[in-house]
Amino acid sequence: MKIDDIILQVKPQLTVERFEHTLRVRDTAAELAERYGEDKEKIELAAVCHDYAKYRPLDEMKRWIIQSTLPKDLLHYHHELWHGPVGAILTERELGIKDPGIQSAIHYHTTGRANMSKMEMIIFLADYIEPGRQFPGVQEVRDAAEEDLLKACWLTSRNTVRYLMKKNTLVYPDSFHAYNDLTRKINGGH
Ligand code: DGI
Ligand code: FE
Ligand code: FE
Repeated sequence: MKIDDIILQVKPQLTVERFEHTLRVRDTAAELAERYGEDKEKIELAAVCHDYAKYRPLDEMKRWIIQSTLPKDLLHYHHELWHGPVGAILTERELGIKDPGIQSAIHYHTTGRANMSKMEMIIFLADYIEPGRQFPGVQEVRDAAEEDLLKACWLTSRNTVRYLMKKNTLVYPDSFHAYNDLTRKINGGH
């Protein structure tokens, strides 16, 4: 299916604000794809679909987690973490997105994970730095994204883990795995 058709199907799933965020993530991800040599069409598809499941009712998302092969430990963490993994399933079923690289970029966009592919990193990063975001420290990440994909992903992951720990919230293991893996890769950290 063409990306314009996909966009038409994604739009009614989201609020106006979330849809605009989605288009900014697409544009940011497309720039990163160009800069770092990734397939732009696939990146744009992943970006357009990344928050597809964001507004599904919680009981529906819970059902998908229970019925699918998704990790059950998701149920013991904040429901905000469900829309990525469930989105990967629903975009395959409802939009016919079968590319495993795109699916995993959708799946892991919130937490990251160890050994992220370039596509996963670009979606993870673009979601964090799109021009509508105003997190503290985001400008430093935008600057890093101009020349160093790993460093920018590391900053994203570190900032997110820091932010969650400051709030005393649970941190999903993949968020820690992303942070540890990226720390090792950028400075051989111990
Ligand atoms: O869907 P978006 O709002 O565009 O962005 P997102 O999918 O990156 O993240 C949604 C929220 O999830 C964001 O407030 C940060 C939070 N988050 C990221 N990693 C974790 C997390 N929340 C918890 N509880 N644990 C995590 O590991
Ligand atoms: Fe999201
Ligand atoms: Fe998002």
